Amino acid sequence: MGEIEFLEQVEKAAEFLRESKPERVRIVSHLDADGITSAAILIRVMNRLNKLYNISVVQSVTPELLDLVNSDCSDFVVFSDLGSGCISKIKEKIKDKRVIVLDHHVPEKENEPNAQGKRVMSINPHFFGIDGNSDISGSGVAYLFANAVSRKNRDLAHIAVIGAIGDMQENFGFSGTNRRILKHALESGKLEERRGIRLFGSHSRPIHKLLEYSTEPYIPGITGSESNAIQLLGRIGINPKKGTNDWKRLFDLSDEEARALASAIIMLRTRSGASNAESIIGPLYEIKDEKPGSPLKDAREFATLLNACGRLGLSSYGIGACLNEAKLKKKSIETLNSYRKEIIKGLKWVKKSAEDKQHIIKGENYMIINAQENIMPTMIGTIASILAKSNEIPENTFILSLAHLPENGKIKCSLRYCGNNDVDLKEVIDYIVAQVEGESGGHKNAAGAFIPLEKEKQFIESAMSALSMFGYEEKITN
Ligand SMILES: [Mn+2]
Repeated sequence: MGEIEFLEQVEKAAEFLRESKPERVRIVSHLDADGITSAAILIRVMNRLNKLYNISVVQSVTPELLDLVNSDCSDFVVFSDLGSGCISKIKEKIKDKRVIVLDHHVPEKENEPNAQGKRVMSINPHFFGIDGNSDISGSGVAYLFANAVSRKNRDLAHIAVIGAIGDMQENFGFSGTNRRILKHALESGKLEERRGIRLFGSHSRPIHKLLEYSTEPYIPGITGSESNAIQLLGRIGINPKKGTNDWKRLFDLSDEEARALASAIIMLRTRSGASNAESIIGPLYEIKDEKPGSPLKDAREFATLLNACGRLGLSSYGIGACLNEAKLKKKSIETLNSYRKEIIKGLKWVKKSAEDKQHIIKGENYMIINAQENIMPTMIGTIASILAKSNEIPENTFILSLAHLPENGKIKCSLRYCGNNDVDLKEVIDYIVAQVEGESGGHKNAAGAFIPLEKEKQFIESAMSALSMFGYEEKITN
């Protein structure tokens, strides 16, 4: 079993859609960048087939959602970037409709590549020995499906590349099936690849801000300091200003200046003993038709913008940006800006509340941020991630953040870890949630949970003892 068999299975899914001749299609996709790109690809496919469709972009597949899909006016359902974990529920709840699940998450049953003739068809790379964590994303599966429906859909490959980047599948290039999709995207002329300085935000931020905010890679002495960043530029002969009141961005530099900047960063990193000091240079993926300076130019920034749209409940703007619709593109950029403002607001609140024991509980190896209604629940995980990467938290600290979802009667919890120890956060959150009621999810490096609102106190107490215990275990095993 390998890629060829997987592609054959995708062809069968396209055939399944063709012979089903649906009148109205329901698309259900995931709320993150990979899910939004998947939805955009599928919408374009349905448009080109002249099919009517409805779309839902959701955080997870709930029984209520399945009831709704079962009773709506669609006669065909496509799940993308989700669904693999609940195929049996889908089969049980959606009774008379044909269904395709296009996903890359670990499926419920490891060895069930659905054969033709079934009502619910599941397309998942895991069935074919392809790693869905690194080698193909949900939007990648959606794209392969689109390509199987019609080769005209090859002009959508770049959207899948953005989705894969959103799911952190780009690591100085791509591997596995993602390389095939990248090739299509480059051939279509929609995407360009070039070598350059890999700093996040290279189009939307002035250079000195890029340097100041760069946490991956970390630039010793520069990250976190605007004035040091400006001084560094001065030392290598780069005037950070453009004209009188504008700042230069990376694309304003000449090749020679860019080389000087890269060497300066590599030198600082080498001096501080970074093992991969040169990793500042690498491939960049850019949308050809976007202008330099647009937050939609760089595929990594594009993915961030889609995440922002999803988290603020405005996925349709993100979908519109993927499909190059001018009005929605503009709205998606505004959404990215308000998302950034929301994050800054959240970080300020954490800083301000540092001594407020009602909200911030500090232990020897943990920090619990109980934001309640002060930070949006969709933002709490991002805030915890930013804190975990910042220099303000001591090494080897768990960061657990909580925010209320009053309308659902729940609390959203996110767990992150600051440090280099090998900690499985999914295991830790499972342990804590087992002490109260709730659902946990996520993976080794980022995990979370939903718990009932009334269990707040109990959950925090359970977390305090569990986190010190897990911290202690680490000390004795290291
Ligand atoms: Mn995904």
